[in-house]
Amino acid sequence: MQRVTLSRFLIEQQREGGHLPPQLRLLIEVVARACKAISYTINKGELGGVLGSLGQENVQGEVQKKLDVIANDLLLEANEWGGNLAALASEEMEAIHPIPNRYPKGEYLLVYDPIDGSSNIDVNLSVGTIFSVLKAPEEASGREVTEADFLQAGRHQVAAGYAIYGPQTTLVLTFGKGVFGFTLDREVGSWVLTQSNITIPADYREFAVNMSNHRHWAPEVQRYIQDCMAGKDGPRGEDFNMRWTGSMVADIQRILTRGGIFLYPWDAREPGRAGKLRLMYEANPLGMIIEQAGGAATDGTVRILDIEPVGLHQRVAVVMGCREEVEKATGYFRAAQ
Ligand code: AHM
Ligand code: MG
Repeated sequence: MQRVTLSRFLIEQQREGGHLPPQLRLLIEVVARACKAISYTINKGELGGVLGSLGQENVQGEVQKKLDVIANDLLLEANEWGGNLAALASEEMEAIHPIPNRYPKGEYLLVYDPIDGSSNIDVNLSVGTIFSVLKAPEEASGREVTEADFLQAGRHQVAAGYAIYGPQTTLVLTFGKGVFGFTLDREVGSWVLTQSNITIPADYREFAVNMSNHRHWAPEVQRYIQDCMAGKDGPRGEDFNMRWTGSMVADIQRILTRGGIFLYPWDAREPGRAGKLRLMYEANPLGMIIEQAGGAATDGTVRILDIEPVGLHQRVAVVMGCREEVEKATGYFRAAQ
């Protein structure tokens, strides 16, 4: 069978679908190329001197790993000069990064988490890069882009994707017309289409949640998980399995592949009932992918993609995955309201 590279796939989508403008295609190519560079850097590990912490905190108050900063810079440098973007925003940067005046500006905004699941880097487990593409508001074309221009609900994303640096390096993409997976052929150095129109299987009973936070959860979240754990003799009448990788991209990849549900609920330690995960960098792009694969993504009650952001680094509770299971879980939360 003929191999379809990412470049060919994108050009064919542009020709056939009419939903992939040339500037967006080029932008995706650049992001994918940067993910390749990140993958090679991660692979070097100790040999490349890229492991460990920097001894400084990011805007989220989290200790930055060397790779958080390296990956952030790789994405920044790759995208700055291409002419496709008006500005970028990253989980690792406090403020937005407008395209400098020395480069041409494009019509898109790129939002990314350079390394998701950073705590996995030093222990050689899967990490990933997540990205989301929005259109800059038309009225911003004659002026400098501001943070407010980024604060668009997730349903306005024109593309979303992630790369996973695991046993294989894979790239998952959506432009709002299905979900496609690519595998990096390291010898050739190109992404090759390996999955088309990914859909979440409905019949696998598996939940992903950090159980060590159990005592901090709302009673309805505790009840939902307890019922899953009660197995065949419990109210759900089925045995559930559990997985938690500490890397949301890897958990979402597993859900796309074999089904299940992912939860990072708000917990009593968080002021204002926010969760741990970030709306713009994690929940929105992964929510779009999950929905495009036939699943559902909510904060427990509200659809993630309908949340109007109030800040770039805003946190949100997340319940996403197989549609039927998300509906079961949100039923517990609704009943408690
Ligand atoms: P990060 O982007 O700073 O790595 O944080 C996000 C990660 C998610 O990938 C993962 O689901 C979660 O944090 C893990 O949290 P915990 O440490 O509670 O297991
Ligand atoms: Mg991160």
